[in-house]
Amino acid sequence: MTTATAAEANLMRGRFITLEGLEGVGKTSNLETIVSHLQDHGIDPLVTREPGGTEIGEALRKVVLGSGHQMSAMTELMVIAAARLEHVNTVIEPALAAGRWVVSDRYLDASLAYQGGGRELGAEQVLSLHQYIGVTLQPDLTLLLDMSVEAGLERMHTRGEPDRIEQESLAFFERARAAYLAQAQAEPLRMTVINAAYPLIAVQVAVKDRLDDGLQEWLGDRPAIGVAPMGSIESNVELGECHGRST
Ligand code: Z5A
Repeated sequence: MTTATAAEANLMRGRFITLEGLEGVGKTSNLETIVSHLQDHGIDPLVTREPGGTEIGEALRKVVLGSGHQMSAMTELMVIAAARLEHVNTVIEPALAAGRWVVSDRYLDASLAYQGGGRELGAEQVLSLHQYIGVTLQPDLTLLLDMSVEAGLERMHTRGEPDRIEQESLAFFERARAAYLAQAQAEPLRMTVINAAYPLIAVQVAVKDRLDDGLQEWLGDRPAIGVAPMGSIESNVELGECHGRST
């Protein structure tokens, strides 16, 4: 019996795609585009989100986003990191190892932006905490939807009561945006910045173009490996509402 080599195992793994950006950039709208574009290519991704994606992660999300209580920046980071640890170990890694593609609405880059930048903890502390708890998984592709903070917040005005983080100052979001962009500059192969100020249809075309580059690179002429049978679409997230279900 032959054992799969590391290279073969890597080929069989699913791909991990993340979507990032500040408030109002249109993550929810573009998540739908990513999922339907992958489905058009016969790939049935597991869709999930952070903070959340597991039962405990969804409970911790309520702690982080619930207004009416205070917590230090480091506490906030540790709660989010704990949710992420559970998410990676019980949902994302097992799915990828089984050949399933995973699309996550936010991941580690959000901590670099909001806690590292916004809360001014710095990238070093965010990364070393994740290193310490063993969260080292990197996405294969991250799409960063970017636009001015003011314009993004303007789009959110029609929304209901802001959560604890949404109540932060303009300066907080400016720091978060700068941290996102610095991360994209440091990792141009993994992260692609998409101008989210254009009309939705144009943003969706840019998202699909970047996905096509990835699909070409990862699949070439091969069919996707580990594709779940058509008609068995499973999701951790009801595109905006997570069921906290693990695979
Ligand atoms: N957080 C953190 O601090 N640290 C972490 O590590 C992680 C998260 C993982 C929850 O995130 C919070 O958690 C978030 C960061 C923190 N807090 N804040 N503030 P979330 O992702 O669940 O929540 P959200 O940031 O509010 O995202 P969202 O619900 O996906 O909103 P959105 O990205 O703005 O997407 P949208 O609903 O698709 O778009 C908003 C509106 O704009 C909507 O009316 C659209 O129709 C409209 N729209 C979208 N695109 C366009 C274009 N192109 N033109 C015109 N109008 C548009």
